[in-house]
Formats: sequence, structure tokens, C-alpha cells
Amino acid sequence: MKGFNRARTGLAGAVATFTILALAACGSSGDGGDAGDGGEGGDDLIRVGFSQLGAESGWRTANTESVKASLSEENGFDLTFVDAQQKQENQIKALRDFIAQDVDVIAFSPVIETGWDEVLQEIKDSGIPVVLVDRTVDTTVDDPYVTWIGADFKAEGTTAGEWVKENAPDAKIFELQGTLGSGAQVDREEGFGEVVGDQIIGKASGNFTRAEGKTAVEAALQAYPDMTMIFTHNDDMGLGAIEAIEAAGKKPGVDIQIVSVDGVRDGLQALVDKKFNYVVECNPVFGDQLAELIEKVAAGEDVPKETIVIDKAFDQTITQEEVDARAY
Ligand code: GZL
Repeated sequence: MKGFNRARTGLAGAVATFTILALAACGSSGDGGDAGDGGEGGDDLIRVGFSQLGAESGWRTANTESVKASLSEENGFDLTFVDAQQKQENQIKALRDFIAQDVDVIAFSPVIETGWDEVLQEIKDSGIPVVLVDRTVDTTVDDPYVTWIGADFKAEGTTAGEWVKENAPDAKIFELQGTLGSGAQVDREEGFGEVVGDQIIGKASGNFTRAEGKTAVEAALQAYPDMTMIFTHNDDMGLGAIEAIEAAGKKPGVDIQIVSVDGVRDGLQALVDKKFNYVVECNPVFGDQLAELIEKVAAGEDVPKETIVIDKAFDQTITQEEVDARAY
């Protein structure tokens, strides 16, 4: 059972029971600090244990900076931040440490959807409220968290699919997927597949990293020589794909079009450079909204079950000035 039955909304769709946020790409700069930093604050601070899944992509880096900048001591938080290096066992250990430290609120971005039942039950038994961040969980634990904030991944996949249907209806598509079993991978695959699934000739995971994306595309170019498009679940893997395509003597954006998700600056620069063809944004800068939710949860106030972060989309009409003005 998924922890919640998320109503699917279009990118522009507003859903009554959710708080829809139009987020400015505000220039949040992290307060620095390494994994495991924090935890020495005073009594009146809200003690938060945050397990971040890793530092695998430009998106994650921007998200971490936003979270750290908002959950600062000057804003009333005593943050213990732990980077799990994309390993679920590291996240589970951090969550158990947060229980032992008896923090006020536990927040985490689960690297994959499953495998959390035992630790979520332990947290529930401890009485510490959970705020789910970015990724989603699929668990048998009843009512495992108070609230979730993140993007509508299925809508992102649908938006990418609709652009392909409109602009490349004959494309032969290789799908470069994120971390297998992660909410972002599962839902983007579902949304994209519902629109243009019959155009997909192959799939493989690049685990949301540039290096693994390059390796996956090097193999795909051999396995699917007639591919004309790559749908990549994030910009970082798409940038790795560009390297592989150029090494094979082909032109990214022309011989092999690239449709991507995230909208980090390097991805949008590839759009300006005509090596990407379309980018669906997935906004990582929601630290302020997360801080507001955690404050309310710590005070026992009501919060929406979900807060969906609004995304935009970009094509090759984007200008260099627009890219330069982006905060991440
Ligand atoms: C999406 C986030 C994904 C990004 C990737 O909200 O979970 O994880 O799309 C990141 O860049 O690795």
C-alpha cells in the first residue's frame, strides 16, 4: 500500500486538498556544513533529523542547499543532516539514530519506495512525526508520515510524453531511467509511457548520475542503432548521454534528440546549445515551504497531507539570459 493515494494532477492543475506552491527559484545558498552536521542547538530550537538520500545530481545539490539554508539555527532549527550516499541502509541507520536522539521531527527523502516498513514502524512507535521530502514511500505501515512535499513525477512524465507526441511522433525512444524503484523513476516512467509507450524501443537505468547515464547510453547506442531520441529522467544522465552520443560521432539534439527532466542550469544550458530538445522542470528549491511545514508539525498544528511543488517546462526558445538568471 502506498502511504497515500496521490491524486494525479497536471502540471498546472490545482487540487483542492493539496497546497500548490508556485516557487520562485530563489537564490538559496547553503550554509555549507558536512553530512552529520548540526545537533548542538539550544532548548527553544526545533530539533530536526534529516536523512538526505545522497548528492547524485545537480538537483540534489540544489535541494540540499535549500533545505540547509531554511532549516538554519537563525530560523529556529537545530538540524542534524546526514547524507546517505544513495544507500538505503545508510538512511535506515540515520533514521534509527534520530529516534535514539529523540529529535522533534524526522524528515527524509527515501532513495527507493520500498523497504521502510520496519523503521517506519519503529519511528511511529517512538511518537516522532515524519515529514516526507521529495521522494515517496510504498509501505504497509498505516499512516506512516504527517505530510509529504515534492513534485508530481507522473505529471512530469506526462508533460514530456505530450511534447514528444506533438513534436516527434515517429521518434524511436530509448528511456534512460533514474534509480530503479525510486518514486521519481516509477512515476515518470508511468506518465511518459501512458502517452508514448508504443514509441519506446528500450530502457535502462543510469541511477540519476552523469557517469552511469553515459555508460548506459554507450551500451544503448550499440543495442538500439535505430534510436532517434532519448527520454532521460534527469539532466545529469542526459549530460552523460551527450558525451556518449558525441563519442559515437553523432549530434545530440539532432541525430538523437534528448528530452529531459529537472531544469538545473547545466540542463538548460544544453537546451540553449541545442543538445537537449525539451526540459521539464522539477523544482528543488522548496526549503522555505519545508521549514514552514516542520514548524507546524512540531507545534501539532494541522498541515495538508501533500504539498505539490509546481513545475514549468522549457523548449529551445529559452535564452542565455534566462539560463544565466536561474538560481540553480
Ligand atoms: C526529483 C528527484 C530526482 C531528480 C534527480 O524530485 O527525486 O532525484 O529528478 C535526483 O536529479 O537525483
